[in-house]
Amino acid sequence: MGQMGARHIPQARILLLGLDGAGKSTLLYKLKYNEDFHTVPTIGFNVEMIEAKRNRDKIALTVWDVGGQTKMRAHWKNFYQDTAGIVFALDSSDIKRLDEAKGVLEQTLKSDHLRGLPVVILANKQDIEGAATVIEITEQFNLRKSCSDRGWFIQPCSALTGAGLVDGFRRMAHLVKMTPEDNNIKETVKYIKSKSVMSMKK
Ligand SMILES: Nc1nc2c(ncn2[C@@H]2O[C@H](COP(=O)(O)OP(=O)(O)OP(=O)(O)O)[C@@H](O)[C@H]2O)c(=O)[nH]1
Ligand SMILES: [Mg+2]
Repeated sequence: MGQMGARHIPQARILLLGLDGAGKSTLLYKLKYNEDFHTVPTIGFNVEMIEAKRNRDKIALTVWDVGGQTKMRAHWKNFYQDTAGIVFALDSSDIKRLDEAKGVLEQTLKSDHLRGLPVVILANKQDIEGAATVIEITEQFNLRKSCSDRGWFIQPCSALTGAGLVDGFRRMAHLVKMTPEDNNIKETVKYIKSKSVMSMKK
């Protein structure tokens, strides 16, 4: 991961969703700037571009962090178009709200626009004692069943320490389907040209 240079690399649009207070904005800034930001509840959205490894290649993930408060959730659907994957953040330490988070995740994944798209669940706030584990969340959320129609992964992490964040987004980079349009047009043209030169040489 790192800051984007001017290089042209394939890009994918990722939606970062989850209940208010799950730690979405904190983890995004930690990932992007490796800094601890004092966040306020997001009214609207933040967007950051991060790099992630996909096998040997790099891809750019444009991460849209949309506010998770109830009144903000009504606007999530406005961000669905062209999304390649969903990262759903949980406050694993807030045991009382896990069922609410489960309901919101299920409801979100029902959308036609998000059908079949990969989901990475970030079991955030693992630094807090008593936080639900990945095994517990997998069971409680019945993830094997509710995500059976898509690629999915659950990643423990802490936006406070940064542990697990790079791994979570690397997983997403592996799960997203890249279409030719995601690649920079110049790169595509260069590739086609080199192919046709090669075939002319034959
Ligand atoms: N201990 C701990 N606290 C965290 C962690 N991640 C976030 N927090 C805290 O949780 C609170 C909410 O974090 P935000 O990043 O603002 O949450 P959000 O998901 O963006 O919330 P909305 O913008 O309302 O949707 C802040 O006080 C963060 O400092 C974590 O991994 N560990
Ligand atoms: Mg936020």
